[in-house]
Amino acid sequence: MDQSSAVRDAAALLAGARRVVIFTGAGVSAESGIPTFRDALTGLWQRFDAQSLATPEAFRADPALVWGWYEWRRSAVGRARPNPAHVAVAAVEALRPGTVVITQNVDDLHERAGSAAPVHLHGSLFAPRCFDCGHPAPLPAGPADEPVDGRRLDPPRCTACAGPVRPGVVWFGEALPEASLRHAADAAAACDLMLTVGTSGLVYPAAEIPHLAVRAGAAVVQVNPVPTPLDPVAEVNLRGPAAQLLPRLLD
Ligand code: BV8
Ligand code: ZN
Repeated sequence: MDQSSAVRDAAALLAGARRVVIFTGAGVSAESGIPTFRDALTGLWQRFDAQSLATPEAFRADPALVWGWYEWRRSAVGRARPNPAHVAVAAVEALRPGTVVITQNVDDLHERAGSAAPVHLHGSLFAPRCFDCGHPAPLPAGPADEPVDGRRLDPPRCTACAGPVRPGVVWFGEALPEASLRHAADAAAACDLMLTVGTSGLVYPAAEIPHLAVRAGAAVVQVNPVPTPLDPVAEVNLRGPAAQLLPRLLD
């Protein structure tokens, strides 16, 4: 569906903005072939619900099942490339110094597209640590061992206490990193334009971030192929894939 007038409106908002925040969800990595959170449940894990697998309880109950899932996802990220949406985000940062990128994603595609320091509200696949004592752990050597159609992988052991190593992501029921959440909230409250890209806006407290921007009087531009709870607060809704629509804001 042609979005030309909506794209023109969004491009004009971007051209006139002084303080830009870009808030992304799994949809920004979809065209890099990274399954969104729910789509990542295939093979061994398809019988699980993401919200039950992405928890400390699931890891405690079966560390190898959960570690295997994250290593499979990390191997998918390693094989993926940033797509034009990630590149457009980095281009906005270059054009608008002071732009803050906030992501719910645990992949490193924003960084690989040139984003300087995205705020990872839900942690990262690339910062494993000890489940028991929190001691940082090295990433397993070489590309993640891609369990073929998914299988259990015993997690490495912590060198400090021999506890099991966990992925450095925020699980359901876990608090978000305080400094990241505060940085994101402060940036949202101070911006005059927020681009929200590829998020279903369902997971809290991250989902609060665009609403903070609206309450601070910022304009919101949303990019998503389908309607989300953010539709009513977005000044412009670009209904389509980010890899196609985001670069057009910079034409
Ligand atoms: C906490 C890391 C408290 C792990 C993730 C009842 C009501 C309200 C809240 C709750 C509740 N019950 C429980 C809660 C709290 C819970 C929550 O919000 N649950 C929801 C489901 C109701 N939240 C938590 O537990 C949080 N912690 O509250 O702690 C606390 C406080 C103090 C002390 C102790 C405890 C922690 C939440 C973080 C969970 N971790 N990720 C991992 O990745 O494995 S969340 C994970 O799911 C993702 O990061 C993402 O944020 C979220 C959704 O995933 P997806 O659906 O894949 O992605 P997204 O939502 O972004 O949707 C994809 C979108 O892209 C879609 O809209 C699609 O249309 C669009 N799209 C597709 N293709 C494209 C596209 N867009 C553009 N272009 C395309 N090509
Ligand atoms: Zn330890």
